[in-house]
Amino acid sequence: MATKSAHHGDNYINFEKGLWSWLTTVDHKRIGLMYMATVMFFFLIGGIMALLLRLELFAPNAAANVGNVLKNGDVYNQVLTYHGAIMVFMVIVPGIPAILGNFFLPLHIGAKDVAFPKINLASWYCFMAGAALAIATFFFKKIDTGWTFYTPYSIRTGTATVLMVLGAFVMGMSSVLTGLNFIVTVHKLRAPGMTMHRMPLFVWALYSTAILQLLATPVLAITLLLLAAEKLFGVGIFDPALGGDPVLFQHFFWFYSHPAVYIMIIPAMGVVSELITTFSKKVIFGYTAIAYSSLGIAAVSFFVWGHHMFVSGQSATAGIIFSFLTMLVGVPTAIKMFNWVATLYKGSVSFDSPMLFALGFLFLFAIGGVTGIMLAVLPIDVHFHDTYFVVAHFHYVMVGGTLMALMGGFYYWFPKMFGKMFNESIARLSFVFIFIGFNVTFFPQFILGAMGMPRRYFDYIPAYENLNKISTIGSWLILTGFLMGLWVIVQGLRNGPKAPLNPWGSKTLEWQTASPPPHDNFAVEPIVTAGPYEYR
Ligand code: HEM
Ligand SMILES: [Cu+2]
Repeated sequence: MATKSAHHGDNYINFEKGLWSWLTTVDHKRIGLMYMATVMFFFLIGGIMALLLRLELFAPNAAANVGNVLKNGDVYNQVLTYHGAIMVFMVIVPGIPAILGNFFLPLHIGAKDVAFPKINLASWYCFMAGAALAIATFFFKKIDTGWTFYTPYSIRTGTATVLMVLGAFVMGMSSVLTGLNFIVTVHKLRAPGMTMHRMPLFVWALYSTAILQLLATPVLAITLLLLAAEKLFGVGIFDPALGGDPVLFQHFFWFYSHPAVYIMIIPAMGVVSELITTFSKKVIFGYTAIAYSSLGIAAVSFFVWGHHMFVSGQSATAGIIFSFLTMLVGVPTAIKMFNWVATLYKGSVSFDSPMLFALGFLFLFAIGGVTGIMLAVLPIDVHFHDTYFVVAHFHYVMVGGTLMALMGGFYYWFPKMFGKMFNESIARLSFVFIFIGFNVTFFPQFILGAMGMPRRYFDYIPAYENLNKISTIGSWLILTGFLMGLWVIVQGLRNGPKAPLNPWGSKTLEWQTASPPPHDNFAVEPIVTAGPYEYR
């Protein structure tokens, strides 16, 4: 690294100048920001696609539809596939760990950087390379399999599945490397006095997530390689015509993708723990329970994948066992919920914009979680599977949960990351629009699902029209909210007043150093003598 120049600035942003210094940086903070820029870009693309899908569904009788922007079912299937794949693999999975985790994990534990800074940079390049492969398919034969790449269709369709799954494979590498880095960092680089039980809960959450990333992602990688091998060489693993078993693909896929949903939510839970304790001005209730329930969720999540396959023809015994095991996930989740609410109880709660997102998370994630438990009930899922009920469920957890926490965490740490404050009123307004818009968009989808509207179709019968109209209008409210959020960021970066060291009165270590932090994080290595949330 070019550390010899005498013109180093005093913080990580002006430490070195020029694009090249960013592209070759091994500073975890800069890498976090590079993820931020790319994830925001993919969110924009995935979001535009979502708006198009909703526009198409504005009215039935697609051909005569005022919103018939996608013209026919084929285009709809393609846009749906890219929307899902981009949002899952390029936004929600990397989101919190790669942006906020990279930036704050070392700061949280009083370290100078992650354990393997060069591998950290390499994982950003992996992410970019994988994303480039996946996006490249858009210019060849656009894929239309849905984000789950179910066989045998994904093998037989003439589209660029191989390129796409290679992209997902390479992005998976990035996720594995980040997980590895975080685990070693937590074990090896804690500052003096920073015992495991003094780590902020965000770090515990990242740690649990890292274990999942490390153990589950390789299964996806192998599955995708098998799929590519099947398609290229006709091996006969998944394709029944060649003697393979298409349901085997579903087992493999969900063995990764169920843990993956916890890769998406556990970091969000970590952010929410930080926000709730800070804005209640109270030591978090049940620190140990929250910390270990993250590990508990991670462990249970490996044994529930069959709940995605209740109607795949798996045996009734398997169905009953998976139904029962899935409900167990509710236990550690409820433990967290209980502790967050208990922290709020008699706290001096302030409703700053980050806290609004945290409270939004509690509300929306509760709905997402409870509807998950409903879907886990075998006889209910036979009816709800592949309806809009499922679509509503997972948007409540992924958007209502993960994205809310990402936004809240982002506003919370913005002053630390950039050394500037943002416009609080507009930030709150952005929350209001996102929160209301979200419910207007997705709550009707529960009802639509219960009425039997199947997912993944570009048209529907007139009986579903009104609720679909409401849903589409909701998507415009969400758009408005995110545009406001974008304005808050841009305006804050350009004209925001200088941020104080610790604007929210937080207790964790990152707030003890300068805003923005210096290149090496701390002027002197911190010595830790107490737990992370010592409020009196
Ligand atoms: C208490 C926790 C949860 C339970 C019990 C639960 C349960 C379920 C069940 C049973 C299904 C299958 C429904 C079907 O296809 O018929 C499902 C689907 C899904 N869940 Fe959850 N879930 C929970 C939390 C989450 C979280 C935290 C996320 C993500 C952040 C998530 C994301 C998804 C996704 C993406 C699907 C649909 C996959 C697809 O078919 O495309 N879930 N969930
Ligand atoms: Cu699942």
